Amino acid sequence: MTYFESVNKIQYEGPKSTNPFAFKYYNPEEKINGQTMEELLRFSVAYWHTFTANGSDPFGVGTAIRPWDHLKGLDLAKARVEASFELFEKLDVPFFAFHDVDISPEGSTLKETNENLDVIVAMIKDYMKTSKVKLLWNTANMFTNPRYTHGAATSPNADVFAYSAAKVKKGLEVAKELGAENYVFWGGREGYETLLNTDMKLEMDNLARFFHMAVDYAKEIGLNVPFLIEPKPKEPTKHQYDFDVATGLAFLQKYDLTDYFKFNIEANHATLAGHTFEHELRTARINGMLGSVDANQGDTLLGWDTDEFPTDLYSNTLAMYEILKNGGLGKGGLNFDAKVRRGSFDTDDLFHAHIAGMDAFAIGLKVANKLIEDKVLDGFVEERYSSYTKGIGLDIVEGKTNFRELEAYALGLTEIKNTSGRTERLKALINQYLLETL
Ligand code: XLS
Ligand code: CA
Ligand code: CA
Repeated sequence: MTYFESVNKIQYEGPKSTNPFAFKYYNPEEKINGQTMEELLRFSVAYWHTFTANGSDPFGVGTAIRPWDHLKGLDLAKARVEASFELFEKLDVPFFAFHDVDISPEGSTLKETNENLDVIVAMIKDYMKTSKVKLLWNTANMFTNPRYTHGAATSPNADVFAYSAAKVKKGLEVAKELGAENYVFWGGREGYETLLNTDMKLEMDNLARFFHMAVDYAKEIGLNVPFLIEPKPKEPTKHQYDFDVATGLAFLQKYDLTDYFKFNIEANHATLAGHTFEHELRTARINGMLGSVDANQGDTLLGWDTDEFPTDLYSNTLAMYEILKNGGLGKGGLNFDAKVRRGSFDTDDLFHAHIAGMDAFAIGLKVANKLIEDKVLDGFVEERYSSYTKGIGLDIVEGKTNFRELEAYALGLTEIKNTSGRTERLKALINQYLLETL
């Protein structure tokens, strides 16, 4: 059975191509610094947005027209698996990611839910045998079902904590079974609505207890993959505990979890936290904590999580800059946690959207690589901080001085001369590279 009959395997045709079903810039085999684009970008399809979402929003029902719409229950889940592998292959993406409830229906009991999951996981495993597609990460959805209304591991109700533990236990087993590269924790409702009814300390301590139990269980079953925290400041709760990378890092440090966790950074969550995408990537990178990326974009005019496909070349370039500076993504990838707009309801739009995102990130990669090669920013930054490479500056960074000596030095200064930060010049250079690299 074919689900996307009108679409053939997407090929690289180059920037001159007018074929909407072709890559213009993403050429999986093209090498950049000895690595192929496919290896560097590690694209992943998000199962939830592509196969389970239907375009509904708080004001209206779904609009998407999908060839599996007429099915229900496990039949629907199976059709989605078939469709997903067809799409992965046609798009030539090396990875995918899912929540447990995206791939299989919840039963009336936990046991039944797990049994459903086993059926679909076995089917996915079979498909993976003959496909190059690997699982970038899986996760447990602990935010949709009403039982999580007050949180999962941070719920005031210990039964919910226990239920959530059972879900993650199963999730880790699934990760092991399917050879996942990472396991993700997004704190869906791990936060609070109002402090008036919240024991914040207990909730955060419990969250840490939960993570330690997850680490212990992964060790027990021999699942040796990075755990990724995905920061988000708000939505659905008013305040989420893993607000941004800096907050998440302080949490991991306080609770002695930094050896096991890194971050999965989503562009739109950065925007919601009042940061740029590159700020979050930089914060993770300089702390050795950049694990993976949810490649999407938000809308600065809207205060919520719009999960758009990442077509902003400027942002993608600065993101790829951080990723290249990080030495790549390691076991992480660029997961399109992005949904087609409600008005883009055709099945073909799923391809247009992914092609748009893949091409836009390929451009970002090329431009960022050239910026690094030519030391455009590095050269400038090096020069800007050069006072720390000699004299008093060197003494400061080498810890060889103190307030008394610095005071004596300052008293002897006749003039302090600053140099321009050249912001506008640097922005003009980025524009020039964006226009001229390809
Ligand atoms: C929601 C999050 C979610 C995570 C996985 O805003 O982006 O989809 O990526 O649970
Ligand atoms: Ca995400
Ligand atoms: Ca999101």
